[in-house]
Amino acid sequence: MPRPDTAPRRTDDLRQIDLAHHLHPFTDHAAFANEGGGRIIVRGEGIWLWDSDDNRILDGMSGLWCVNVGYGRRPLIEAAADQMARLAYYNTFFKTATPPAVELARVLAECTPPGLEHVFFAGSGSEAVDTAVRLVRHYWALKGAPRRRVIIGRRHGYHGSTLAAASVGGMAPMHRQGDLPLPDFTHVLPPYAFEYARPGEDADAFGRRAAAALEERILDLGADRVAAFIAEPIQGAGGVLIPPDSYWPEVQRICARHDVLLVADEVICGFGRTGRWFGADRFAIRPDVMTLAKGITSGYVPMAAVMVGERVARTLIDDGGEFFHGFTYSGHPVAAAVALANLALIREEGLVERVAQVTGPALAQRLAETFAGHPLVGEVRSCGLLAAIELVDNPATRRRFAEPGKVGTRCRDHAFAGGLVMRAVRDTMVLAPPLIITEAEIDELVTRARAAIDATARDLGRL
Ligand code: PXG
Repeated sequence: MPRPDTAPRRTDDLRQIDLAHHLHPFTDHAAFANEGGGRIIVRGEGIWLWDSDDNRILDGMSGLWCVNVGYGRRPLIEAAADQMARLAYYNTFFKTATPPAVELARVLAECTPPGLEHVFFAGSGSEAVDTAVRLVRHYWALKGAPRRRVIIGRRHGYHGSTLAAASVGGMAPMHRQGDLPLPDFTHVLPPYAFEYARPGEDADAFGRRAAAALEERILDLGADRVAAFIAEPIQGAGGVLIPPDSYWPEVQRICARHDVLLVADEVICGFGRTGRWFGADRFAIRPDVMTLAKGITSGYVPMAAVMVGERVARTLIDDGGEFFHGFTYSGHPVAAAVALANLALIREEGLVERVAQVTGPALAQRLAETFAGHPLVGEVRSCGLLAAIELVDNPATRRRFAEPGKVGTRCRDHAFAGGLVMRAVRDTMVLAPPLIITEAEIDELVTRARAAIDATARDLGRL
């Protein structure tokens, strides 16, 4: 067995080894190799990253929507080191627990919306979503309604890459590989007004129409076959789709009317991203189950959790017997210790309030004034520190480009070259910077985003 070589390597060596041995997520490897490989990121501090050639890059995506408190934060680093030294691992199976896992369960019950008092730990958002699927089906079986198996998700929804999570998600390219979705998963219209609102249909009317699509699907299937509706408060990876205010209250009523459980996937929206602790707080949603990951540890170590509301928890606890489900790393003590330090830091620094009162409004204002009338921009929208800029062929008519995704990718590459991580979802540019970003850094972020979009417009001969 060769020893791993940890001596510093040059960028080109790292790229070559990466291409030779490393299969990346969501990557066309042949195209990746043709481009000569990727960037090697070596260091982070605050909202900034450095690559192996010492370029400084503003991370407008918080890693992958997760580094809420920014990079290099001592309290998280020390919590991990202390817990590793004391007890690096123990499980939560077989009637055991560890102090950080117990304490984190209490803190999560306290900071999530009222009524969500129990937590099941997992290692990733995908595992959390799979757990939610198994849990809601188990619940209905215990209630004597085993036919209630169907899970309704939405088009453009992203809930992870395991079989069940990819089935809940509404991503057609994922479904085309590996015979997905699994049986008993179905998808409805998302509240994406820019894409789906009819000419002249106002946002609230469209929001009600999108909610009505859920009710129609429930009625088509028969409510006695539907276990749950699983949805992100704001769809993140689908392109930061912010629902009109009319949407969630209507969805809540529909789920109640048909006794369909409501699962809020808060993997992106949770922990301050929208200017409230959870997207459910922002939209006044009362979910039966809530999935959490990413911002729970600010991405410093993997961790996820499923908050279980009273209704499902009572049945599970009182009538469920053994729930045959769990992961080696459920409630990992190091991850739990980091989560506790992370949540304490979010509180101490008032980050959620800052997003609501200072940085969220500043980002919205800077985006609006910067892109008003831009020849490539059809819409900017944001909620807290989640934002999207729609690039279109014709802003007046919202006409898309002939080849979806090409312009977005080009723009993303310009951004990266200009020292900004901004993601492209097809031709929608999305931003989700760390919650510690300052107003001056927001100016810098929007300036760099503008430079990338201007460069893209010049490539297309529009500027
Ligand atoms: N739910 C939601 C709402 C997510 O955004 C998951 C579940 C799955 O989490 P894990 O930890 O299993 O990856 C996610 C993940 C992107 C991107 O490119 C988004 C995610 C993951 C990777 C890439 O926007 N979201």
